[in-house]
Amino acid sequence: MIWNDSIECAPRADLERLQSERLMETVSRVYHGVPAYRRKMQEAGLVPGDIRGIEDLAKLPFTTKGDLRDNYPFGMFTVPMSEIVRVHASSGTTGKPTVVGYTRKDLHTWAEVVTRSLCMAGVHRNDVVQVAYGYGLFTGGLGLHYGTENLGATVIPISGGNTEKQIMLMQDFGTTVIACTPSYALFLAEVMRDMGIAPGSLKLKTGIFGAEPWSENMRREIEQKLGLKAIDIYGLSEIIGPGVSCECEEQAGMHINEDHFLPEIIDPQTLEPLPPGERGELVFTTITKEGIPLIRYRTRDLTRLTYEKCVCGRTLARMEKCFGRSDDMLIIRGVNVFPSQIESVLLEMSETEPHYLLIVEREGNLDTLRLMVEVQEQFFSDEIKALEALRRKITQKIQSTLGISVDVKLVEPRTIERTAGKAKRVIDNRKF
Ligand code: DLL
Repeated sequence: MIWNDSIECAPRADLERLQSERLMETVSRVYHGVPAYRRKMQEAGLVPGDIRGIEDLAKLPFTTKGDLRDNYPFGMFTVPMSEIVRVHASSGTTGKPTVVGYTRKDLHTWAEVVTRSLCMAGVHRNDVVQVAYGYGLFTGGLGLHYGTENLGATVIPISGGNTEKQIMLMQDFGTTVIACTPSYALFLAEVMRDMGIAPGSLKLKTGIFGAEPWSENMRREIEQKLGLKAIDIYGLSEIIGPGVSCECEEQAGMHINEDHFLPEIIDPQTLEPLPPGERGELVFTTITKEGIPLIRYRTRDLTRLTYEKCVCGRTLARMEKCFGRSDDMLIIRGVNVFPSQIESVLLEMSETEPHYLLIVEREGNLDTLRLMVEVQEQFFSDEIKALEALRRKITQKIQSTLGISVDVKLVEPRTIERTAGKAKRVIDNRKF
């Protein structure tokens, strides 16, 4: 089902007209409402009238997480606090969180885009959706929650964690859709196996997975272990939360809700816009948000766009699965590596589990990368020779696919910490 086909399947020219109108309104609103934006536009020699449509987007200055931090907590809001009905925040790795505020209309928009996403994923009113994303300042739980209610499906607001109870409720309540991070989905599968529950005995048919990068190999692994269709959902709190984009059942890129969020791809070095099809950093401009509209917000997520109509009938642009963030990229002796590339290699091997941790150190002037990876129970042998052979095999496979040398350390099954939220894959011990 298509939730809002007049938008999702609109002819591109109509959609672009709407985007242009909304962009102009937004630019005028932030110029007059937020001193930080006015200053930036003045520095670029711009007044709102210079932006006459989406073709002028690239004239506008970028916004970064740093701008949000400098104006912590509410300095980028364009409406008085009396209009703000909710705040969310995302915890950065350092310092203060990034805070966002929603007006009543923003919450309405958010529920709409999440409902569209669920419909893209093939979720219906008669589904039972278990929301195992965290509820709280993180946008995952409440975002999926209101979208599910708006669709008219049944929501189980269990939040993250409490894994055995999650599984019990899946059995007892007949959960058909599970929404959580892909790494937590794998953990659910593991605990299910321990409890002696075959996924086939449950009613699960769809997973709504996002909030962290995950490879195609990881998708296959989850689909097979949980017996469901794994759908990728993307979003970030700065823009709205989950529902910025989502895959349809074709699983061929995530449809961006472009009547609300205008995407661009830029070269992260030169900051120049790149043509459709080229990979680079994803940038979003919100064009309907009231609480905290953002102009050309640099997400740091790396992907590419296609504007080709999808087999499902939607004309909304699609973004490819994000393979990482520019700030997650490790440069190991000059070679660029993303954790997702290592994950992909590990998942191609039958002896390892998809649970791993990367540790980066600096020894002298050289960066070294250590990979801790769990070995599957049946391969974890007491025989040192066998383990050493496996260790060498993994090292060689990574060397030949990614061109880097890694110090592989095999660990026993279940020794790497599991989390209910976003998995932590990298520990960087280098001092910069
Ligand atoms: O993670 C919102 C969300 C919740 C999305 C639930 C999907 C499902 P933040 O905590 O602000 O918001 O983190 C946003 O997470 O910039 C990406 O780097 C990453 N991310 C989110 N979805 C995906 C995805 C939520 N599907 C940051 N694939 C983003 C890869 C993702 N990375």
